[in-house]
This record gives sequence, C-alpha cells and structure tokens, in this order.
Amino acid sequence: MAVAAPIGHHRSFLCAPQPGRLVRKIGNSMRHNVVTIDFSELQNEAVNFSEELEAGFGAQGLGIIAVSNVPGFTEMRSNLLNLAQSLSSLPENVLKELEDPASRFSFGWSHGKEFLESGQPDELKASFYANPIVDRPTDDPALIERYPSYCRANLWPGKELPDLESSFKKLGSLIVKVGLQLAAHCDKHVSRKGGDARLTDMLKNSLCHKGRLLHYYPSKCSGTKSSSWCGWHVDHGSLTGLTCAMYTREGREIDCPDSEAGLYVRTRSGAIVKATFGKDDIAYQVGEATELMSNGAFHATPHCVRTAQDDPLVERNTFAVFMQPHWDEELVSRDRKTVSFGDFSESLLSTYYGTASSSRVTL
Ligand SMILES: O=C(O)CCC(=O)C(=O)O
Ligand SMILES: [Fe+2]
Repeated sequence: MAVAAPIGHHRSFLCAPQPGRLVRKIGNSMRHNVVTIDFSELQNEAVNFSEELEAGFGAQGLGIIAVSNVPGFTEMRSNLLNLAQSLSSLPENVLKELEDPASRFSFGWSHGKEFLESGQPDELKASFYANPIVDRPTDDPALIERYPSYCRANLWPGKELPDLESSFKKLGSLIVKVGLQLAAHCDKHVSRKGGDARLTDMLKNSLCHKGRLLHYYPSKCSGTKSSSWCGWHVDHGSLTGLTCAMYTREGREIDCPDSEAGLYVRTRSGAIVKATFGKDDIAYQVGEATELMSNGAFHATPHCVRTAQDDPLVERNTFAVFMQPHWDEELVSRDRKTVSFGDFSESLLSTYYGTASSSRVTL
C-alpha cells in the first residue's frame, strides 16, 4: 500500500524539463494536464500506446496517465466521495470502533496516526482503508502475523453507513479492472523495449490491492494554517488509481475556490507542477515497485496535496486504489538485494507510524 509518507523518498532528477504543449501557467504555479487515454481505445489491445506511455510514465513524464470515459465511473465516484464526507462526520466512538491498530491502521479508520516530518501527528488527513477485492485475504495465522497490513480482514461500518461497503468495492474493483488494462499496455511497451514485462501477471492475482478513501479536514483545523494536506511521498506499490477530488464546504459540494489547491508532482528536473485531470477520469500513478521492475523505464514521481489556502473551511475527499504485488512477490532493489513486497511494505509502515524496531528495508 502506498502510505502517504510524511517524509518523501526523493531521488535525484537527471533529465531536463519538457515544457511542451501540456504546460500552462496558472497563478504562481505551473499546471500540467496529464496524458489521457480514452477507455474505448485502451480496451483495444492492438493499439500501440508507446508514445503516451513514454510521455506519461517515462523519464520526462509526470508519472501519471489518465483514462477517460470509463462507463459507470462518474456515478460511482460521486457516490463514494459523498460517503467519505459522511464517514468523517460519524461520532468519535463509532470511528474508534473502526480502527485496527494491529494492522498499523492499514485497515479501517486512520486519523492522526501518521507522523509528520515535524514529529507531530498528521491531523488534517483521515483515511479509511480496505481491500476492494477480498474481505479476508487469508486465514493463515502466520501470514496474518507477518503481513498484518495486507492479511488482516476488512472492517465496515455496516450499521452506521451501510452503503459504504458496496460503493467502495464497486469503484475499487472498477479502478483495478481498468488499471489491469493499462498494465497490459505497459507490458507491451516494456517488451518492445526488451524489458521484463510482468506487471499484469504480478497484479492480476495479487491479494494486496488496497483502497484508501481520503478525507482532508479544513486547513484551519491544524491550529496553524498548513499548506499541505498530504506531504511529499512516492507511492510504493505498482500503480495507484486516483479519482479527481471532490471539494466541500460545510458538508456541501463546491468548486474549489483556490485554483492552486490540489495534487502537485515534482518532476525529474525538480520542477513542481500541479497535475490536473478531468473530473470523470481515473488517473494512474506509477509507484516505486513499477519503477524498479521496469528498470527505470517507468518513473515514480514524488507528489503532495496542497491545501485550499484562500478559504480555510474547504474540505477535500478523494479515493486512491493502490494496486500492488502480492506479499510474496520478490522485488530486486537498486543495490541488487531481493526483498518481498510484503516485507518491504511492513518495514515502511513501521517507519511512518513510529513503531520501527529495526532499520527500514530500502529498495
Ligand atoms: O489526495 C490525493 O489526491 C493524493 C493522495 C495520495 O497521494 C496517496 O494517498 O498516496
Ligand atoms: Fe500518493
């Protein structure tokens, strides 16, 4: 799972920026429309998307490609993001019941459990995590103990928010299904370049996919006005499917009044650009596991979320689905060490939640 790490894993950026047709200046920041593929074309296995994959996921890209016009997506997004807002308004005691400390808060409700770089708990962001594909990935107690953040069971607020489970699973499964079609094109591109094309195989039978329903509280809640809803990080899985965020004010949906709020990406040249994609598109981001597996052909970019600064009452809801290798899938690190995806993730989580007993397993 990609934990929105308070401490980013930045790597050096080797290539010059690619200004090109996609960039325009908005306010004080560069806005960058992400490369977009229409769903009807994505379904056609005969289409060669090398150019798009290179522009979106390659060395000069933002590490993001959007897929547009996915049937059923618009309604599913709106249903689930409205439920994120409702979930965040449930009474404290109900939310507490939805916590799962044994998974390091990787299932159910998690608010204020991660630590920021400053050492303070991250109070502006709440997450509700579940596996959108299976409720209970295994019954093996040894596996549950070894990989609690993947092998424990989903928790649902069946009584208080009965629609959450079906809305979460419906949208989560759709995002995984479309993501697998994108992965198939990634594999073709990697094979054409003579690389090891196994993204689809890695993801299609994995039991480690994780959905994260996110609610960002008004920035005034932190006491001091914060500029960051989510700190710089790289997702560490294979592909992250992301919805376009829904903004609210006092519980009602609004157009975000601050055009500079939202998702930012740091490119290889070090430029920080706002990544924009359509409200009804699914954006897929490359994670660290794909970068490693593709031998750098695909590039995971650090990203963060900026608060709506002009209006401290604005809230934000979105949904991320981390498509990840199975826990026993072996990844080869940059220094040629082999580590299972499960061990790598558990070690990262210990770091973010301040429970590390040994040093982080690095990739
Ligand atoms: O809120 C967003 O738009 C991005 C969230 C994110 O990057 C993450 O959860 O890993
Ligand atoms: Fe992320």
